[in-house]
Amino acid sequence: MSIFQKFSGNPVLTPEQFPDDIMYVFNPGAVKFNGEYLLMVDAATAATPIVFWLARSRDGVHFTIDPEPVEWPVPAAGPENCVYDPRITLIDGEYILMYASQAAGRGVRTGVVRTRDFRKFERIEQEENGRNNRNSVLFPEKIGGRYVRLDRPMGDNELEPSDMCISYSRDLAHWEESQVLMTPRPGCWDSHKIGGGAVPIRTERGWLEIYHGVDRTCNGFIYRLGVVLLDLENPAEIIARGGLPVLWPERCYEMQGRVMNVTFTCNAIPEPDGSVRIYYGAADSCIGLATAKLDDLVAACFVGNPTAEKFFFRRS
Ligand code: BMA
Repeated sequence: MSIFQKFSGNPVLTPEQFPDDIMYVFNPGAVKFNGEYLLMVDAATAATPIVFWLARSRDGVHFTIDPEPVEWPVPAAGPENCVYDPRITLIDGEYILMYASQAAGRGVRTGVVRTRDFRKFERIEQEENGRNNRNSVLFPEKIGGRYVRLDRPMGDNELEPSDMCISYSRDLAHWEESQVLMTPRPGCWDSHKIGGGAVPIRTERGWLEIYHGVDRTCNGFIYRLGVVLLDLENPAEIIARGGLPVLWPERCYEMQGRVMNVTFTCNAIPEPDGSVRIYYGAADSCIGLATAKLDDLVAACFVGNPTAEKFFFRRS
């Protein structure tokens, strides 16, 4: 059984709730903002690139959709033709958004935008290093005086295997000391590609990161979610990496759609009762809700992993 319990009314957000031409909604960034659950959703038509669209809810299940997509600031280098997979981090009183920024002839880069109110968005221009990079997730605290992010530099062919990296910055514009944090594990559910998922959650035992792993089958890729625990002082150090996924495609809405067999998250919201909720993209088509106990997620980092310090997983 999955560590995450899926909401019985899933999917919680579908394209039908959006204006007519939106055919797919998925992979939202999510935060609690002004007493509401706020989702920044990838919204796509059949013909046009993905845009961001906000959806808001008091109870986390019934959403009101903004009338228009987000007014997104244009980069100095010229317009993007596709933006997707926003990760929203609250740090030092403002929200920093990291997302995949695609432009014709420029490849894909991590775009960085700040906001305080989710109305006005201001771009933080990034130093150009000529490399594709996405799946960037900013930690919610500076560590050793620097911003820290998980990211995923990659080649031009997005079907190729790729590692999850960690990088540091003093100003959110120049990123340094990029190093490989984790590699795919042959023979496992994350055998082909891995990348950051949710904004890491501080726990007593370390930073809990919910990441995505891709497995290659004879009939295409499967995207699942797993967990890893990173050292609080030195997040480049892995304390324990779960051997098993914590959420995977198993229902029709997760297995059939724009892209088959995809569960993908850009968020995790810790709740006061010790649970964590995620809004996850399902088959790149709609959005599901799932909850787990934070303690169970931390425990799952030590399960099925021969290098784990201790095997103590027990469902309560
Ligand atoms: C990844 C990203 C995600 C997408 C996933 C499955 O590489 O592009 O936005 O959900 O592939 O298609």
